[in-house]
Amino acid sequence: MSKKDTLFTAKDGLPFAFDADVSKVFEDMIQRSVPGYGLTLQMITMIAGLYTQDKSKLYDLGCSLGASTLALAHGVKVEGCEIIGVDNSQAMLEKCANNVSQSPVPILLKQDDIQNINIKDASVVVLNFTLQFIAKEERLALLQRIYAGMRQGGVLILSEKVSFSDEFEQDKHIILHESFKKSQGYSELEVSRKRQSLENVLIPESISAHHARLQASGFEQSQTWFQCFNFVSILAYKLEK
Ligand code: GEK
Repeated sequence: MSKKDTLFTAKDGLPFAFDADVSKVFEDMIQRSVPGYGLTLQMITMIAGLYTQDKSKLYDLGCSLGASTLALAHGVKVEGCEIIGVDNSQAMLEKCANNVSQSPVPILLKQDDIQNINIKDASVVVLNFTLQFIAKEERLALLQRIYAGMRQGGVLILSEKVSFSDEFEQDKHIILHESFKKSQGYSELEVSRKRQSLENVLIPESISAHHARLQASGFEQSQTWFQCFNFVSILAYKLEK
């Protein structure tokens, strides 16, 4: 387990960046900030078990410290696969290399922008809370490249923080999420500093905007399989023709 996240007790941290300080506390930070994060990891393992095809590639885009990468690795039941984990933060990727060193499936780590990555022969692709950090106008092109690089019968697992067009629903989900963070030991001040620090860095969109973009990217079907407050996970399918 990583060190306890106390980053926002001491400073404003504007704007948020995946730097060395964050990498040291990231595991604790994401578990105490994202309701249902542990469940997304468990289900990534299960979904990888269902959809990984023989001798295919699996991609974990925005792999951070490798939790979602290892979740994929533990689900693979077929032969000849390779997992490619990508992150543009050097600090995160250095720790990730150590964390995934005992993986049952070969893992190749790349330090790069996920928008530069060539996706090829993929049966399972994971964006576990990463698309939210990509500029809105660049999200369609990324998803189109993912779809183009996937095998028929493959799936994309897309987990995101989301927003709601209905003001009442939006306000109530924010209250529930912030109450969750306080129940996890964050103070009012830490919650408000983190909110400010993520402004214009983490850009949430509505659930319907995500489904519409997935469809525009080529995915024939998509379904929301998980929601806890303003956090969701979606499965998008590239169907057999
Ligand atoms: C998990 N999936 O534990 N290119 C590459 N990496 C990026 C980019 C980019 N353009 N933008 C952000 N990142 C992980 C959690 S965290 C989610 C993913 C969170 C990376 C960034 O460096 C960070 O490691 C990750 O995406 C997002 O399941 O912090 O809420």
